[in-house]
Amino acid sequence: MHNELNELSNPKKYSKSINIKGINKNNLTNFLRKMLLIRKVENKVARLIKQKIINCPSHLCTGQEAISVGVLSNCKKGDMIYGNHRSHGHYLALGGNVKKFFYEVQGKVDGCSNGMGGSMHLVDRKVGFEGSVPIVAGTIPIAVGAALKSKMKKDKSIAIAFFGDGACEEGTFHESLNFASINSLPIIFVAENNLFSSHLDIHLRQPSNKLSRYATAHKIENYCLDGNDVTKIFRTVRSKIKKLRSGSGPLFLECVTYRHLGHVGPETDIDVGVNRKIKDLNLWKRNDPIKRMINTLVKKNILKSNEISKVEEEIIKYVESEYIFTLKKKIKKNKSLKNYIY
Ligand SMILES: Cc1ncc(C[n+]2csc(CCOP(=O)(O)OP(=O)(O)O)c2C)c(N)n1
Ligand SMILES: [Mg+2]
Repeated sequence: MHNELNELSNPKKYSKSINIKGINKNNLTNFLRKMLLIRKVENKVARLIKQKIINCPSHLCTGQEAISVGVLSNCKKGDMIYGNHRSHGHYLALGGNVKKFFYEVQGKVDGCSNGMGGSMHLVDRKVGFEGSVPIVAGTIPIAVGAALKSKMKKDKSIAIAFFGDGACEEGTFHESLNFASINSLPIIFVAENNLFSSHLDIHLRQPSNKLSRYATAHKIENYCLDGNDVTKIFRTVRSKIKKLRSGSGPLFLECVTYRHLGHVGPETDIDVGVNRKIKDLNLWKRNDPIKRMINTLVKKNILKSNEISKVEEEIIKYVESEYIFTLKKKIKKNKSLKNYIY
């Protein structure tokens, strides 16, 4: 296999600090808050799975939070965002309803998909999250359709599709890139390259580990980024989005990252039947996007350690109270639905 990612695939080569130049304190604090919200919600989900309170398959994005936050902090009302089986981060970074999330993963009728979908069927159209589905690559052509609508209506909205490295092995991915390119559609394809598809390392599946080569083949402007650097991702999208809204054609971002947990569920190093190398996992954990952000904010005197601890505590309390709320309310039984999990 060709290692075309070079440094980006080697966690030892990552810089610990991130570059915050040109981003104001308010934005930086918001990035941190959003990444912490995703992390704390997922920590709670992990505990609830272990307690058998959550029983749906849950693919946690712990370690990948910078991507959803960096990209989606550029969105406007009217933009249409599509996720996949690992979409807690996308939903929460957009401001998706946290109570409805907790209802959903418990299979309760007040959930965002009426408790029928679980973790892999999140939706909150009020904030532009048009939906996530577990069919790998399934939402990419839907996002392209949404971008076509934007172009025809000339309303300057854009579509964004999030997917993994495994999705790039599906036919619809290539058809979608081709169609978006030839029609100059306002869409951002965000490939979250965590180097694994379930238990298979990318080098066992593809001749190169660099996904953005597909965008080059389809003549789509593309960037291959450190996916654990929220400011880099934010800045890249910010610099392109105005032109994108005005019809410059699609953009493809490859964000290289690593998931801290197994493919599905709360265990650390276990994938579907295969253990990842604990040495690699530990190296990647040193590049935790949240730790890197916190270290930079403290080092550059943007926030003090005690202020960050306060933010963290506040978010933990918020997440807990949102979850507790979903326990208090009497559950409405929907009698028309058989096999309904309460
Ligand atoms: C069309 C299809 N094929 C196979 C699966 C089983 N499956 C679920 S998630 C997954 C791995 C996807 O990997 P990737 O796209 O890299 O996303 P990641 O899990 O790494 O975030 C697979 C093969 C599926 N859900 N849909
Ligand atoms: Mg993957």
